[in-house]
Amino acid sequence: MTYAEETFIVIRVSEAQNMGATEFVMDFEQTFMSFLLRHQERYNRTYNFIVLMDALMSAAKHIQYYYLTGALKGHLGFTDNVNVQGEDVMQMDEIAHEITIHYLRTTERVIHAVSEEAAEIIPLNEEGGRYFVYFDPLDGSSNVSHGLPVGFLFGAAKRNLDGPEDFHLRAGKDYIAAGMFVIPTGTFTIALKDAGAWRFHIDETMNYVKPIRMMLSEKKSDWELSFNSANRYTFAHNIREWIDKNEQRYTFRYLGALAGDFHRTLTKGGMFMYPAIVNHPNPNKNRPDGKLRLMYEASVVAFMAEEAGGHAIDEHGTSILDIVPKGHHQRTALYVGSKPLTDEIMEVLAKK
Ligand code: FDP
Repeated sequence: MTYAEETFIVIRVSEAQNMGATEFVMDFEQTFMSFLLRHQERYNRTYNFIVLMDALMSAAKHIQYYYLTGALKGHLGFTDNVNVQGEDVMQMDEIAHEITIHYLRTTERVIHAVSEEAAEIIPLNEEGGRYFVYFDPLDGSSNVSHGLPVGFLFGAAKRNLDGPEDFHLRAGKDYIAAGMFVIPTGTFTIALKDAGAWRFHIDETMNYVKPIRMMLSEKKSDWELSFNSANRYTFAHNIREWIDKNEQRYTFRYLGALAGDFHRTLTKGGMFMYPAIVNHPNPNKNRPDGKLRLMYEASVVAFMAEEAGGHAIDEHGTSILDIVPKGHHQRTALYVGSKPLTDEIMEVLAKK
């Protein structure tokens, strides 16, 4: 039994039978916070990480609220700003960023944060903080104006507690946790270092509840492939060949928001990929280093995939979790999902 199952609670309340009352069945599922407390207790950990997660939960709930009401209140559009990636900033990007920074600051436990929406690191508590947090507060911008699923992705690493901190950029293998909220669907998945990947669903009181351990399915008939198919002619020749030869074996799904697409990969098995763009008819549009951001996109899903028995690699076949970033907003190609598939891609890439 795991600590998740041990604290699962079911309460049945029945009204007086002689009054002919209906029996009420009330199922109280274990909340994420109770799950986390048990986790920290089991591994003799401090409560600092709970404070951090409480802040991220509060941020996610507020982002969820603003997103749900966004179409009605008119804040699903664009601002006049352009972000560090050269992309037009949406109103929701700014709202989600500000909410998250507010909550991270109040914890007093975050040294500094890296956000997709800020060119520079954001110092929060450089003296007394304990964690580094890397996040994309609203990933999947093409879905925003439609109110369709987007993601709030985060990874967290701990400062060096045994000696002086050198503030180096952390590789994914040094994260202690990584997770994603799929907004506004009310699902939250988190992977805790060496303790698995877990999925929670939001309940009627806005609590994330009912931990479900995620393991990538070994049943190949379930597997799905997810990538932007319109880009296939821009991929490396070998990758395109692999797709042409193999895609019919799998169901194809693509939402265009990493959190939503990876959510499916984690549930069904298979592979999400965003390969390097190297054969674009307009060479200026090539992206030999890939599109996705290493620290708050690729490493986050890679960390979850590995905790669920999967793997993730870049265009050189290097494990995503081994890449030490040279910059906060570094990009990478990404192949993530069931290990037999990423192994197959690794062989294809080796022949390039
Ligand atoms: P978006 O550009 O819409 O913000 O890195 C961001 C991301 O979305 C991912 O969430 C998504 O997986 C990918 O880019 C979608 O890119 P394409 O539009 O090129 O398919």
